[in-house]
Amino acid sequence: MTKREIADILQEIATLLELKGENPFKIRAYANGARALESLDEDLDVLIDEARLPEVPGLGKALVEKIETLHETGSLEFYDKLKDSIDDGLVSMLEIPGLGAKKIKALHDALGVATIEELQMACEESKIAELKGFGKKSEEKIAEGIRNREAYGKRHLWWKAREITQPILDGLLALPQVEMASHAGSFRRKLEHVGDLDFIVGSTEPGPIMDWFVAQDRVKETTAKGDTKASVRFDSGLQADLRVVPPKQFYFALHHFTGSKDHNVEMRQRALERGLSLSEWGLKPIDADSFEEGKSAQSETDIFAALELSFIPPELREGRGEIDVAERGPIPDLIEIEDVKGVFHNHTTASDGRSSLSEMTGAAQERGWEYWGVADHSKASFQANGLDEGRLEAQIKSVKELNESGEFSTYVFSGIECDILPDGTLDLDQDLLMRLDYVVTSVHSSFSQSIEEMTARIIKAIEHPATTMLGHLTGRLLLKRDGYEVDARKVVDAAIANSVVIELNANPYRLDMDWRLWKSAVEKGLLSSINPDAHAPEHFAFVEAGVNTARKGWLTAENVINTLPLKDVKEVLGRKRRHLKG
Ligand code: DGT
Ligand code: CA
Ligand code: CA
Ligand code: ZN
Repeated sequence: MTKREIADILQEIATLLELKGENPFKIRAYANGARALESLDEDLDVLIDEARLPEVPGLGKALVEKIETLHETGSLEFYDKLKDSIDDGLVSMLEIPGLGAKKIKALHDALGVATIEELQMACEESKIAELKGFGKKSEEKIAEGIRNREAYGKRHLWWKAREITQPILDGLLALPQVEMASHAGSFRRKLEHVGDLDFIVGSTEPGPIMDWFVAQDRVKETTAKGDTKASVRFDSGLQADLRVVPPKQFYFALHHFTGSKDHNVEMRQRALERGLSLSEWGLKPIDADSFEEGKSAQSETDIFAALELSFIPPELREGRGEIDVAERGPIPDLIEIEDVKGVFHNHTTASDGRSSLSEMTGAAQERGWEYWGVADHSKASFQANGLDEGRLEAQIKSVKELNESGEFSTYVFSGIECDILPDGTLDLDQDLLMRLDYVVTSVHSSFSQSIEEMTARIIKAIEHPATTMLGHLTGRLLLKRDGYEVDARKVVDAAIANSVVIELNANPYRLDMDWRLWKSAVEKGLLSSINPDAHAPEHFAFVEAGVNTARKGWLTAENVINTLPLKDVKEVLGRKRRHLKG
């Protein structure tokens, strides 16, 4: 087992012990152990080989033994027994936003609730409102959390669905009977989360294709199988639909099943206005009896052209005005991943990241980026080991030295992800913030403020002279928790007025600011920055999810600051600071 996997298990043990109401010192020992392991710079193999694990601060004797066992065997009896000793119902309550182990234990002790259903009942009977330490507000929050969990359970993050989509597509394309194949549906439209996957295949011999599809190793259950249509379910609960159509219908079916429904309705309407009927089978004159008389299509472009439209990329097919734009001329060139020249908003081991400044720089260089920026947390985010003034000073120095060393061709910008305190002031001294290359300001606390308070709080931070960009606008975690309430339109206007960038946080769980808000915002003059919010080198890959969302928001490279080459980025970042000093 890797360092990371072991740390996750130690953290889970801490949570399970808390669910049981065990001794707080014991709980803390496991939580600290998980942290110590995560922030370990050295290789775990080496430490264990040289018997130096006991020297790591934060690891007691009992923990060292458990880590060694996990590392060697991949399992731990103590952990298995612990899991068995706790009701599954209590463990699943941990998925409810806002409910930690301590509260679950308290609810279990006071009310005897052991399943989510019983907890829901207790909410309905207002039993939680009367409990000491809970009250009406927390009862409402728990009830809402349960409702969200149900609604969210039905969808799957695009980023996770992607892991399964590509191998299926590759598998289909490798079959000799398959002439053409594509994914479709919301996955192809790059929606942040998908209900199910859709695959379209063009072939004259569907039988073997259907057989292969339902016989895949990863299929847990076949929910439907006909001559040309099948549906399967995978372990994660995600389902996939396959449709095999004759090759000459392929592009019509692909367009139809890519959707969205709203886009299809408008396309069909447009066809009708021209005396045509558009469907998954083809495009034909309304009064013709047979599809043989329909138009053929060698690509989706042909279908759009037949309706006097330029090609509309799948990401934009949401029935939000794309057809009007395509009628007037070509769709703007949307941003592509190759346009990204570097990234801001990333963390290192100085706060809650998993890799050092130089490891992250090496990873940025491997991606061919001209620059990347470090933006660790500030001190108010103590749970993330945020930097105080002294540690930030030291980091500024390390960044300077790294840049001057010439060790990497990728340039490092010195920044911070500075907490926006509940009153809208920033967590660090203005003079120090002004010395950084850039400042990302973010909300990490007091999420329950009213929409008025939250909006005023964020706008105050935007008006701060040191602020370069605003981090994750709403703080949402997709399929996990809603964001805090904030008036996005007012925030966007304030950002434009103060030359502040709003980030498109590319973490697949965030994708915040939402794609639905970008088009009108950039039309008014807002600049975006696609930020992976990386806590490890592999998180740089999140930029792909950010670019998807940017494309759904109609962003071109010109709208995104981190498509600029190094020289121009330095100019833009410096401009605001010089202007204010001068
Ligand atoms: P999802 O799976 O909920 O994330 O969303 P989609 O868009 O993938 O929806 P899905 O899988 O139900 O169907 C795929 C596409 O097929 C959908 O985007 C448009 C088309 N489609 C399905 N049902 C209808 C319908 O009743 N009317 C129209 N116009 N199109 C439909
Ligand atoms: Ca779908
Ligand atoms: Ca479907
Ligand atoms: Zn943050």
